[in-house]
Amino acid sequence: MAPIILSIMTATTNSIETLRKEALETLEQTGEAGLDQWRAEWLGRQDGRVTLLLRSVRDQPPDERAAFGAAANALKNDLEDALNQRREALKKKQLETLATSGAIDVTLPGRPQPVGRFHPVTQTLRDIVAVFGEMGFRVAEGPEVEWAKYNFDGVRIPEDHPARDMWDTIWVDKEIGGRRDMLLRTHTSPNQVRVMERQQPPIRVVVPGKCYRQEATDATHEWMLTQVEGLAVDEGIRMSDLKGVLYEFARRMFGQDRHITFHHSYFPFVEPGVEMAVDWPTADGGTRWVEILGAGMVHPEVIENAGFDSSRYTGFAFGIGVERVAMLRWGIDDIRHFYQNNLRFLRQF
Ligand code: YSA
Repeated sequence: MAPIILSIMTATTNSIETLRKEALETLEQTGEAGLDQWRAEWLGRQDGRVTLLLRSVRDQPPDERAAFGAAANALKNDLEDALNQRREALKKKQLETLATSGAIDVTLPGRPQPVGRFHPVTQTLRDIVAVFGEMGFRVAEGPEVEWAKYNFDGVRIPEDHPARDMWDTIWVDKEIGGRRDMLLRTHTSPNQVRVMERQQPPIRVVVPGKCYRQEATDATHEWMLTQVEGLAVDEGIRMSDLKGVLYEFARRMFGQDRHITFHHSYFPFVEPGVEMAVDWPTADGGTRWVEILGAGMVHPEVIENAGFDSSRYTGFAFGIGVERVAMLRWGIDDIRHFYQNNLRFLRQF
């Protein structure tokens, strides 16, 4: 038996060795551009020559199959290795040529990789949310495309109420029978209603997000702005709680030395309503006030509409303008810088 096996193996090895020789010789003469074609010819899944060889294992006489299969598999592996080595060698050679021909000066220092960072408004938004997080407020979210029912009616701004003019609206749907229902939210306050629909008191929540208004832009107004809504509803909440929370927010955001002021303001969904402003140094060495938020005690009707007993529960709410806070933090005198995609401006933060 022994001489017969030897003679089969020799025959198999001879034919496979001939193939190997041919494959390696052509590979040696193939440049980078031809490597894929060489691969297809020899190792291609459908009709590569080695693939066909492997497929022919089943046609070999039974006692030759094992040896033939092993040798064909070894050939396949060897050719794959040889191909990888050839690719590497060609790449290396190409780099060496570039380096020695002067196209690449390998003595130059490396180019710094640009490091990404958050937009200053996003940084400020995150910092605001973190401050309220430390004070026990959790974060909720609401939709930017909103129903008028939440944006206006739910916060006591019915149709034809003059307060709707305060938030000149970008409507999304067409007017039907003199009515429109879907809009880009003009403020984050609709989330007061959405939160109270889902949650029972005690409530302490902040809702960050983009808002949109049809408004002419100037140094302190953009048509797209970011707000953080705050809402606290519980037994015994008073105006002094609102002031305490907002003072603490201002202290953490702007430091001890910054002055803040509250003055009365009107929002249909609060009673009483206030605005808070922070001092801003002017060019002549003085200061002026920049308003950063609206706030107030949640109107009893809003509490009742949510299904809570307003003789038991009271609450406060606020809506902070994030771009204004960012302006005050870094002394940016024009809100329009934020959204002009000027990298020289944005890289400073
Ligand atoms: C009031 C009372 C509450 O109980 C709760 C929330 C509010 C705020 C109310 N929803 C509101 O939007 N009031 S506001 O129109 O005065 O805007 C609030 C803050 O957003 C402003 O103080 C300002 O900082 C910012 N803001 C408003 N319009 C802006 C703007 N920032 C940039 N561009 C605009 N066009």
